[in-house]
Amino acid sequence: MSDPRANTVRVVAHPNIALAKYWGKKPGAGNIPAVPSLSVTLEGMKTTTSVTFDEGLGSDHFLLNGVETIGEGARRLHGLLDRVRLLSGERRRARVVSENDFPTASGLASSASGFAALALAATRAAGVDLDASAVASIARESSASAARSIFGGFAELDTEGAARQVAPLDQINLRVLVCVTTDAQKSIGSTAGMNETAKKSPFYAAWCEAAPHIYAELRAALLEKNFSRMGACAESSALAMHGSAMAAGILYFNGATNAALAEVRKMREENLLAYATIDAGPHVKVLVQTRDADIAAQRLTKVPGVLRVLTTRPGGAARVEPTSGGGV
Ligand code: 2P0
Repeated sequence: MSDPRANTVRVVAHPNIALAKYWGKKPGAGNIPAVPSLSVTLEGMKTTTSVTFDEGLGSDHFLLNGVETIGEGARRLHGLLDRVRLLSGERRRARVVSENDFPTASGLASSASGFAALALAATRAAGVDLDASAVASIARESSASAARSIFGGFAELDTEGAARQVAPLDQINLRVLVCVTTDAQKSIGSTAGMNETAKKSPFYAAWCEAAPHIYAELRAALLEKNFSRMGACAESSALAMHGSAMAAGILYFNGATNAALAEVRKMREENLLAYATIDAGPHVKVLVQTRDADIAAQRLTKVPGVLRVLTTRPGGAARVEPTSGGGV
């Protein structure tokens, strides 16, 4: 029987790309990062998630990109809903329907937009109207990078687990060219990859030592609108993160990743300011200024192994769709 009190809340959230990377967790509970990170939320890719708490359901149901998700894949989703039930007093089970308009779990930050959307939709559907930092904290416990996707523009996540906006989306002239190098799912997830790095990499301590300095310089460059300094810091952060991971045997690069990185170097040699960043997958995200976006995208499209290039720009916060109410 359908539940007359059932109320669906629908949320749109965007992925974010870390410019200063999060890689590694503090020991203990709460999924607290070992290093501070700073990201840009991206328009042009999105997750749309609806949550309905319904008396008629015997368990939570998850339909992700049209596929019923069960078992281990659903464990983190249940965990988030359980935390929302605990804080709201909501007792009903939920139906969750979520769609990405970009490849899932391939290093394109689908967990960031996915858990940001779920945290906002679930809290609102359970009738609790938390502020953005409280919603971010709920998202962080499931996936740390998701805390940053609650905010629009440039956001940071600190080593206490708190996330906040650092600057609005028009802070700096920026386009992010997402070079997609495979449509396959990644072989090793971020959580496993960073835990292996912490356990086995001789360079993990060096990463944890360097990351806060790179983050601080990048943050200063962003606030003073210095594109080349910000880009150089972003590339350093990605290479230091991957260097520490590689030394533990965690390799996310493929041939096209290296070829795209080489093309970015070549552009810089020719005075086209382009900087690369890479997440826990083989795609390369290239930071350029608006005036260079078309020419850089054309060049990257021709790199062997690059399947396509998406041009994205800084985007807005996670938001409840207008049919259901206002934003965060
Ligand atoms: C980041 N990544 O800062 C870094 C850079 C990937 C590379 O945050 O274990 O899915 O769920 O907290 O948030 C991806 O890791 O990891 C990520 P968990 P998450 O964006």
